[in-house]
Amino acid sequence: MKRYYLFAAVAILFMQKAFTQVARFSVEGNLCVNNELSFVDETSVTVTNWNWDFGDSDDAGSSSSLQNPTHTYSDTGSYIVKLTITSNGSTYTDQKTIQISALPKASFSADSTQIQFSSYSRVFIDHSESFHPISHYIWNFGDNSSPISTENTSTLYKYTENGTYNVWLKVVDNEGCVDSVSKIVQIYDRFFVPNVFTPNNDQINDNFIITSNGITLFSIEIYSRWGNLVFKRSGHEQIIWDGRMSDGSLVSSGTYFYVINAESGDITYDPEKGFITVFY
Ligand SMILES: [Ca+2]
Repeated sequence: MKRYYLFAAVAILFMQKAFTQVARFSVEGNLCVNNELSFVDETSVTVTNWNWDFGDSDDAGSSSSLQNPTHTYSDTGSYIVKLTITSNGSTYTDQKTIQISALPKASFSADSTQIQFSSYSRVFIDHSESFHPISHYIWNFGDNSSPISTENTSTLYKYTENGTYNVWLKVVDNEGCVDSVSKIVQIYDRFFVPNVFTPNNDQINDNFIITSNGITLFSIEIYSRWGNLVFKRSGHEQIIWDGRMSDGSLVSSGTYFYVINAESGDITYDPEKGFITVFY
């Protein structure tokens, strides 16, 4: 009986030795283009010589004799990485196939859809492209607030004051591959639009005055309740309407509808709309 156990133990030891792989390595880092990967030798025996073949033989630096080299792949694709070690005069190899994927391409827009353009809020919408699904988005809104990490493809952000902000989006795909992009976002001051005026020439509230903080070119159109255009003007900082139509006559009392359009160059806004009441 004892002899049987001894035999079994020796057999297990023999099998372990026969099936134990001598050369071993692991790859650390995100498997994407232009990303430096670390190749870590995990061989347990004493090694006198390491020879790495990174499998992209067209590129310089596709081999290394370091124990733990780094390597960067410049193209997507499947690569066979081979480590050959020399130990006590024998050579051993380990190899792995690694898949190098493309980096995501970060892109976004800052929209004011469904937000009036004089609002300090913007909806930031991701337009990134990626080979792997994007796992999260990191937004830096450029106003010294802490970056926000989210899994949502759109994010509403409200600034506390007008200004020019350099907004950064960093996208991380589920392979850990990263890309980022920045964009200038202009936040304009609020418009001041009164909701009533009295153009009866009594020097009190005789004009409809729309003001901005002066950095926005804008235009206004004012319509009667029947949809007739009664006033139209473009301005900078301020537009004043004295209640007169193009023929010089005063409009009748009642409610009018206005549409303000910002003319701010590269950013498109939804019009700001509202009502103004005229009485005498
Ligand atoms: Ca008045």
